[in-house]
Amino acid sequence: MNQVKRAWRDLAVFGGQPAFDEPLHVGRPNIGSRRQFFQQIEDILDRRQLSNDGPYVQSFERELSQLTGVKHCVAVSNATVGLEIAIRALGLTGEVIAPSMTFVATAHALQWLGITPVFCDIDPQTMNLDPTQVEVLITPQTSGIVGVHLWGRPCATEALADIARRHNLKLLYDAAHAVGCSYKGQMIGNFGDAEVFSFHATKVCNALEGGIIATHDDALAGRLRRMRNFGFMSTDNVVEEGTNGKMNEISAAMGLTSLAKLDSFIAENYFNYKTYERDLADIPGVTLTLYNEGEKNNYHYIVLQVDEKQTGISRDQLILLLFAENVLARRYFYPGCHRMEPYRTLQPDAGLRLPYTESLVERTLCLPTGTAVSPTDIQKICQIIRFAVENAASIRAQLLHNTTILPTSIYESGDQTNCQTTAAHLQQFRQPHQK
Ligand code: T4K
Repeated sequence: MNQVKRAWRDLAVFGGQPAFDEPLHVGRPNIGSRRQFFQQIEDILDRRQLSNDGPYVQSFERELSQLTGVKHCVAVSNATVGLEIAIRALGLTGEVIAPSMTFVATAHALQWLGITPVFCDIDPQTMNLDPTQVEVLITPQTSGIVGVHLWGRPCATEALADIARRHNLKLLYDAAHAVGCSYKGQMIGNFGDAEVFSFHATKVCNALEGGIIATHDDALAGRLRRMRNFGFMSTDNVVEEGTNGKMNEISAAMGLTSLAKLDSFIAENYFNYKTYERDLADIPGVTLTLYNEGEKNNYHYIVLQVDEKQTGISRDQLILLLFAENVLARRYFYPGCHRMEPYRTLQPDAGLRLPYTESLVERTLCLPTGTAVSPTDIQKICQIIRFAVENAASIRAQLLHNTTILPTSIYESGDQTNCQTTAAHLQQFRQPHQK
């Protein structure tokens, strides 16, 4: 094992040896059976059917229907395009209520179609849309609600369905994180008018890139299928607007390969989650976001909240230390969509109604998990966090006053494996985000 941290000088950010020789990522892909994948590729090449609703895509859709119990699972090229197609197929216009505490794709899918995402605050417990706030934001222009099952933890589906019904709104879920998750025993995919899963490389189950739109609505499913294929009803017969949102056969083959191992990926995630839970348990001010173990979860996100008042060290300072140790923790979803462009310019006051979102994006960080991360790695990560909190005062003093420390170009260089540092970057972590 690399050096155990005994004094602040041992931390890599101050020149000590990094805890890990290689970077540990949040979002390292889970890889299923190479043999299965390569065999399928051979078959795809032999058949010469590479795209356009081929047999692997159809098989992927069938398996998703089996997993979720949803009648129609429509494969698309990625979840962002899936959201766009679903938004269009549902006829959303004007304003749509959505959280800001999400990956920017949720907001962009609306904005891209000329719809205003009206950012709504979250319930601090669930980190998902707060239904009472949703209701407050409804105007005559509101046509729908997009809920996000953040980290795979379900939205308040009953309350949102009730609001949607009473106000005649469409209800769509961004279920990008929620493959393999359930709510009250029912698999995610079954809620609202439609739900959109992501099979991006970084997700628990990947199709390289990919998405699935799940719905029980026959007419909607037909529309989704046409819209992902330029609006074609049949050869030479375009019956409505459409785009190219098709999944290709290689992606579907990867999706099938991943699905075959989904249970074991989730089992490893669960073991990792329990290791984090155990090893972080008594660190004051560091709270692991828990999953309801009475439901199905994929345990794919290890989400911490750092309460600086208790830890003595901020979330960003902790991330800085972790990066230097080669633990590439992420600030998902900082700074919140409403503080990203174009929303920051278009809706400069949105933050005023998002107190819980604003607080959460400053405290939250995600740690590495998945099949590329071992329980031993996790023990080391937790030791670093514990050491940082136990020695917060001296570490903080060194970070704030030692201008010779040049921390990593974490988010700017694009090369996250490069722990060389820049003063500008330290500055970023010293100053709160501009409001
Ligand atoms: N809605 C929600 C709530 C979402 O979270 C997302 C996507 C979407 C919608 C849209 O779904 P898709 O259209 O993508 O299907 C990543 C993913 O790109 C994105 O899919 C995901 N959410 C988001 C949470 O995370 P970035 O910008 O953080 O990605 P990046 O490139 O920094 O990758 C994360 C880490 O994963 C890196 O440290 C390296 C590692 N990685 C990544 C890839 C792609 C690998 O080791 N291998 C790889 O192939 O957005």
